[in-house]
Amino acid sequence: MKFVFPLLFFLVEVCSGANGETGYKTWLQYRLIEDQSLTSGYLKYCKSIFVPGNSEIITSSLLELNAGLKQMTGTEPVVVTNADQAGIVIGTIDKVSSSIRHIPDYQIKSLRQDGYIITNTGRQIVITSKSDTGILYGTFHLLRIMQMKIPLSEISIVENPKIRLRLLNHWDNPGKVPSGVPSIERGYGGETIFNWDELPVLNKRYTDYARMLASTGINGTVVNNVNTAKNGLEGWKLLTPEYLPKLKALASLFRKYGIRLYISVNFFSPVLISGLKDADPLNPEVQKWWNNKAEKIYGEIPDFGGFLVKADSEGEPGPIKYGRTQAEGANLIARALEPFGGILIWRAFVYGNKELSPDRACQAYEVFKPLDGAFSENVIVQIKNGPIDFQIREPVSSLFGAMPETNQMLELQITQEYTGHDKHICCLIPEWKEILDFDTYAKGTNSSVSKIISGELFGYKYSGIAGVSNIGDNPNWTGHLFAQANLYGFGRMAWNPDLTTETIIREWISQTFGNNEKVLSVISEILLSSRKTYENYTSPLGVGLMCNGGNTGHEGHFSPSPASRINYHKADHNGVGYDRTKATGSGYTGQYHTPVSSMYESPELCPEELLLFFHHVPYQYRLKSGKTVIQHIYDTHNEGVEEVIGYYEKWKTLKELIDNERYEHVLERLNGQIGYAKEWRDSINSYFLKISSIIDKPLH
Ligand code: GCV
Repeated sequence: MKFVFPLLFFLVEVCSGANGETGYKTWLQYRLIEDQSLTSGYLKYCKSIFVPGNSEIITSSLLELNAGLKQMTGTEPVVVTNADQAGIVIGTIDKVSSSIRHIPDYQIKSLRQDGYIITNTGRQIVITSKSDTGILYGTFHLLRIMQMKIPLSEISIVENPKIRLRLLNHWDNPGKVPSGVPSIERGYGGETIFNWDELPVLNKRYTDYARMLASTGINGTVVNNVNTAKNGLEGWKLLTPEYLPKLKALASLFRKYGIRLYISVNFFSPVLISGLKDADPLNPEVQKWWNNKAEKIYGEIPDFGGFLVKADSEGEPGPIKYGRTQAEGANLIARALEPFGGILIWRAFVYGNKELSPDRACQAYEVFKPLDGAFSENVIVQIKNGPIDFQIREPVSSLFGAMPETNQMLELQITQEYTGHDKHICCLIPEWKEILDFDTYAKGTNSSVSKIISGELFGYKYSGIAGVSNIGDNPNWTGHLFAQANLYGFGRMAWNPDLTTETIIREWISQTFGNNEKVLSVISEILLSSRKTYENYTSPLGVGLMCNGGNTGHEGHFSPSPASRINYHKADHNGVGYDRTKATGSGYTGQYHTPVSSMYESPELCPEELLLFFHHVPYQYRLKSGKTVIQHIYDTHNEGVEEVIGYYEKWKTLKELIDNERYEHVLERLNGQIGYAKEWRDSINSYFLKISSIIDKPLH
């Protein structure tokens, strides 16, 4: 019984009442199932586990399975040493041959790295995979099914991750932060969970963090902000020797959950850390410096993921200073990581250079497209979903599909910088789904973003998806309980972009709040419509950036400030919108493949929700609804407020069905959201009334 001690320790931790219903347990609630017939169906299998194999990840799988089964069924399973005696068998294919005799060969052959099979052989539930990590993912899947109260009698699942790298990007600031600067840039879930003063001493929250990530399939995390030195930040220090034991401790813990550690680094590190005279990519001393650094890190953390770099952007230095290209800059660091299998993720968020087009939307493409093919094999260019900056609605960045010879990765923002912080319910999964499904036509039809970042379309060696984290030390991790749905949805969609939004949302609700049909339908309705609602009362028809300035405190990008954003929405007395056409505007439409470019070029063909992103139109321009643009702006802003009031009323109908603590938390947030929505409505509508001199004339 070698597992007895860790199991006991884990169970005491997971079961302790300390976390109540604050939301700390997220979707990993493992609530006792009250339906006796379901429980007895589960107990046919769940009383005993056979787990051949002995690795840290297998131990994590067993700990999780044991805790989950015990809490859900009320019976603690025993670990048996003979496969024939077990109700559940978990093990890699080579170790469970007798139990997988009945699994068809084609299913086994279809398994890719970290994929898994869960099957009911008639007598046993078997979870098998080629890798230990696959076993862990399969274990979480089984527990998910049980939390959703799905019977196990017919279970037969084959799953493979569609996207290889599925990373969280923390914008957490290590070290001392200057006064007034939060410990997480754009973080609304509290302070950073990474306690660098205490590390290498670990705490329970790191384990729960890793469990939470692994349960959705996330397999890497960048633990510090891409801004590493701006305004006195100290993130660059993670590369100093003092931090290596701390990184090692985190990496060792994350490894148990199949998660690789990555860090953001400063391009000027050789100068900042060792006083080299420059950081020029063509200086052999600089190359040597990065080589040594990589060797030291991999000496301690052999499975270290690699580095993320924000260069030549918003004060973070880069190769431009030395007259070198982004590719020369990236390749310098990539060469150092390459012998160890490390990856260099280089962000495409580069803008503001005077030689580029005055339209910010055009700039990333102008810088990166000409460099296609110039990046090393272990570089991935990480591109934000849209050409501006995580707005509630933007077209997909024109860079996707524009670099067939360069590994690409999609960057999404889970934290709600522009989408209501922790104050508004704004479920971003529908937006991400649209982005992933968007057809770039890079190789004719069927060239979706998800096929690009899965590597399928261009045969990339590395590719993936990153989400800017919304995690903090708030008891519920994300500030607003409903923001957990975005974190969960990011992981699930990264694992399988073909999942529907409805499926993911239902999974989250059912695991988080239980399976009551009314609870499921009310929360689904709120979450599914919340993105459109937020869009309605904030920013019309893709115009974007109607918010206040970007100070990184908790006020930045939160409130309406249309008058300060004329550069983006271009409203004047006659009309509104940014002309980005080739014919008369900035030419951004020309960066897309045909027929996407011609669709955006024409106001008639352009999807209406993006009309003002691509076109400057008169206020009296008629939309397909028959309404003028100005009337549409007024109406949607009014409707948005009504919708939030509707959420508040709907939520109240769940009072008896949700525990008090979480019920009150959401109620209080919704009450606040009504006020903020009104503020947005009044600000935007009065701005447009003033500038257009056209009064609001609703039809009814
Ligand atoms: C991490 C925007 C945000 C910044 C962020 C930057 C980036 O400008 O406002 O807080 O910095 O994007 O993605 O690098």
